[in-house]
Amino acid sequence: MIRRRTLIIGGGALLAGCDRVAAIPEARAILFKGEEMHRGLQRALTDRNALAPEFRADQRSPIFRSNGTRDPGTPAYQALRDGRFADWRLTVGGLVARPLALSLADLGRFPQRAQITRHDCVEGWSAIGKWQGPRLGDVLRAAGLRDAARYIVFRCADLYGGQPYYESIDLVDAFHPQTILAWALNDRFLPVANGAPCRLRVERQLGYKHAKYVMRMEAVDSLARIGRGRGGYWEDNVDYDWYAGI
Ligand SMILES: Nc1nc2c(c(=O)[nH]1)N[C@H]1C(S)=C(S)[C@@H](COP(=O)(O)O)O[C@H]1N2
Ligand SMILES: [Mo]
Repeated sequence: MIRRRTLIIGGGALLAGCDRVAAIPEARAILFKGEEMHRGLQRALTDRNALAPEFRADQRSPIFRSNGTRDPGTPAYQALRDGRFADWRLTVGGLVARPLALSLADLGRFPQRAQITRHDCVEGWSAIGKWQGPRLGDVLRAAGLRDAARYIVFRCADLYGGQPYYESIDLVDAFHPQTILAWALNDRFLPVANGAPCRLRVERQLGYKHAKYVMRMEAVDSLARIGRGRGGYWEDNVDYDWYAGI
């Protein structure tokens, strides 16, 4: 039985209990009608563990274009780049039992995943490339997430329009099997334009979520105190959705 209280739709606010409503086929049929479908509800109803399509090697784009920052260009980044990133460390902190500082070699010691996927930018272009790196989930398991952790925040080396680039994802995406910390594109170390030495691949979401030049990851219980509180550079500075599912 669906009680009326749980089915007030179209008035803007959706209610707690989406999960329960979503489990009822009749409710799904009603809720999926038209554009009043709320994004949060869409998220609740989508199979968040489904895999993004993967492609054959010959389907790769001849050139994987870049977008946003193409070179962080700061003195700190330039120094790391001059040293071929030997001194680069990815720090993992926040709500973890064991804070980590991982070198590129350390990333290479985790089991590696390679995947040929399509990158979709909100601006309307896409490109297919092969990415390789450890699963984010394995790295987080090494750090030991505390119970209160809900989101992973990615701090990047670049400023874009003078503001630090950062992004965040929830733990469903963080532990998705195709979510990796990529250090290789098309069997080579990442070019600077594509995020060297390490960038996030979160294949079920749009391009702006795929943080390049990742320097630090933080496990947090809330996004409220990160940046301006909306969970990412574009979310804070324009009005992009925090969840950018494709
Ligand atoms: N640090 C950082 N990450 C970033 C960006 C950026 O400007 N800085 N741009 C985002 C956007 S909008 C896209 S489409 C992709 C582009 O990745 P690519 O340069 O490898 O094509 O990176 C995303 N990650
Ligand atoms: Mo993008």
